Amino acid sequence: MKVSIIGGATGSGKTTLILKLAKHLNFRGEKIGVIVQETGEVDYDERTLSELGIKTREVNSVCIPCSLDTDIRSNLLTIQEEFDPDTVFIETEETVLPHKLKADLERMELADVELLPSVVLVDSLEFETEDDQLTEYTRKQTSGAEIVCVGKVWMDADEHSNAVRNLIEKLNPEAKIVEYPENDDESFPAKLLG
Ligand SMILES: Nc1nc2c(ncn2[C@@H]2O[C@H](COP(=O)(O)OP(=O)(O)OP(=O)(O)O)[C@@H](O)[C@H]2O)c(=O)[nH]1
Ligand SMILES: [Mg+2]
Repeated sequence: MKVSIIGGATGSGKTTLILKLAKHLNFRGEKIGVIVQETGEVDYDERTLSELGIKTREVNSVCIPCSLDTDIRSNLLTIQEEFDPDTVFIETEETVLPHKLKADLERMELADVELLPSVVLVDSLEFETEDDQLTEYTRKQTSGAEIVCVGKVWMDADEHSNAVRNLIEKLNPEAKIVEYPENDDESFPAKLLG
């Protein structure tokens, strides 16, 4: 079972991205699971999910890192046992560091689990262009991500989106930076999922 952890700020487009990737994998015959950390309403429409064969399990405790990790672990195990998906997406709450969650899950050495590169989704329109304007968790998330996926670039002014990209490169020279395309692009999912 492959596990893809996708984080980023509230409203950055995580659910939209996960549904897009899920549709792509489902079309290729994969069974998909989604675990979402939500404090409020779960944003996945039941009908879309059931059409894709997706099962969600809400995770409530978002503030305490250790209980959060335990919840994710038990949710992963349950989803694996009950549903046995090929790929599970974890949509993390905005203050969570996806690379840290991945490292925690790696340490748990879960059987038959392959952790995919951690993704942080950035909304180009909303992202700051100066380091000192970033919130602490945005800075840490972006600096630690294996992949930074930049969305809504086509809606942004070139000058701003270039400054955003420069700041991401400065914060995390190691990261793979992937632009989220406006229209469906067959080569896009592989850039995040391998
Ligand atoms: N046009 C366009 N709108 C997008 C895209 N991605 C996200 N949006 C819009 O941005 C808003 C937030 O998207 P979500 O996918 O719910 O974002 P999220 O990060 O899951 O939000 P939370 O779960 O509330 O943190 C929605 O109104 C989406 O329709 C995109 O690629 N194109
Ligand atoms: Mg969401």
